[in-house]
Amino acid sequence: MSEKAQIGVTGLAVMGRNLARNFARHGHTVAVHNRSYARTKELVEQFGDEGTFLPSESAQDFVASLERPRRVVIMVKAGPATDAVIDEFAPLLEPGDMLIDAGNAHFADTRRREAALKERGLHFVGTGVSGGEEGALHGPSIMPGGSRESYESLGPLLEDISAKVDGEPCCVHVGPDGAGHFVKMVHNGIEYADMQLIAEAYDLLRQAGGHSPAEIAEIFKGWNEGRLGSYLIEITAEVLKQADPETGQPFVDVVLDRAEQKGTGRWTVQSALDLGVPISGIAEAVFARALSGDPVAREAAAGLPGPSATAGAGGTGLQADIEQALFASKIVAYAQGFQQIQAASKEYGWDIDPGAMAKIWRDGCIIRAKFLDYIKQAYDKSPQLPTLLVDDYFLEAVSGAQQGWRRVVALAAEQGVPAPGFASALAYYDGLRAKRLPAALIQGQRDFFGAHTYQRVDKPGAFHVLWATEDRNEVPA
Ligand code: NBP
Repeated sequence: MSEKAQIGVTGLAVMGRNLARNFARHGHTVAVHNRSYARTKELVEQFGDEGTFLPSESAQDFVASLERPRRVVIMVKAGPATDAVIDEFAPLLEPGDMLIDAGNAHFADTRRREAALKERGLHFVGTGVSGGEEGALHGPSIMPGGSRESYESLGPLLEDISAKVDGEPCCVHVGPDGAGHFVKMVHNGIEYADMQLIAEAYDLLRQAGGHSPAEIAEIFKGWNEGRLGSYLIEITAEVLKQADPETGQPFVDVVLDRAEQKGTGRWTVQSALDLGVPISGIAEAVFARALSGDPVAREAAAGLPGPSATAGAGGTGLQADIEQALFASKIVAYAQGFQQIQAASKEYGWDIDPGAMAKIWRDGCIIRAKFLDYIKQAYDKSPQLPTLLVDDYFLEAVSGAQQGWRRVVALAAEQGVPAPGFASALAYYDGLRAKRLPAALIQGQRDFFGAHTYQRVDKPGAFHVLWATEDRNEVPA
């Protein structure tokens, strides 16, 4: 009998090719297939010596080259292409086989696909993969959803190729159906928030601190050695120290200031709106990109009055204050993201372990950071933690950072430097800790114009004021 592959990858653009190579480099025989054969051929020609690849031109031959139960990783452009591939492969598979969508699908699509394929006895495993093309090759963070049964067969292979921290894989069964893609989506949302906060720190150091990009690169390099230590801080230093070879200018000064987005940040915010979870940090980051990408409005508003920042305005303590604002705001963004994961887990019955998510994000992915260890410890200690902000480590970190954080938000407002991430994180923090919120007034307004009723602080039940009458008596609703 000819050799069979343990796993197959269809879709051999940059991500699929690198995942296939990663499996092969770990000693697994990998079946490879792509819609157009050229990519398959190129993979085997260029990297065939890295392991054992079984290339196929047709979907039928590809499926026939896999051991049973079959494990087929789909790595194609998310959306209709994924449905096209499922439609092509599902009829060729048998009950118990697995279709693993490792692309960036929306979790609702994954839920729909999983339900449909389950009826045919197939496991559909929506799997988040983070780390870009380098991660796919050298060890990504992997977030598989789908059935527990499928993880028993597939998990060991995924764990094998994932990043490792102290020998532990950055891969865990997240939960059923769309849980894996949901968590990957929130991961990307947190990534948006983290990047926005770093950008605000840079902007304030430049405008109010008067530092050059090269000097700020050194500041970030220093921060990377401390509690902010993370991949994003590390690459920020690299980007800031880069000079444009053509003009000799700092690279950051020759790049058009319009941030792009592919959509996962927007999806995260849309889902948070549905779940009613205030992820203001991620939302501000998505909106800040949208604002940057609106040249017409920006040009029209360029002459609006307001202060221009003065270099040195922040005084000598500015750098330390910004470090505090960045750390505290980052904690808020992660706290919000984890709260969203917990809310979705409850809503969809996924039973996600938040500590395990922090654990598998410690390496291989874009938001890998030192402080994820503390998030893991916080949820391990108390899995139902209502917010990370009340965990001992984070409580102390935020209380310690508070004065600098407040000074930075005030300075940004005074100097006219936009810092929506820092400001909204602080407003969220103050909102959460407030003994009384002005929501009571909003309830009064709602009752006035719409008889929406309200509850009282001193007795149970719903009430309504007869606002249209002269004596405006309160009546039970
Ligand atoms: P792309 O997203 O650029 O997709 C290209 C692949 O999709 C090619 O193999 C192409 O086949 C195939 N494809 C298309 Br397009 N339409 C198809 C169809 N109707 N039927 C069959 N195959 C079809 O590739 P990528 O950048 O490697 O990303 C793959 C997935 O991984 C995406 O979902 C992406 O969001 C996700 N992801 C990417 C990154 C990253 O850093 N790039 C990170 C994490 C996740 P062809 O060769 O015949 O045109």
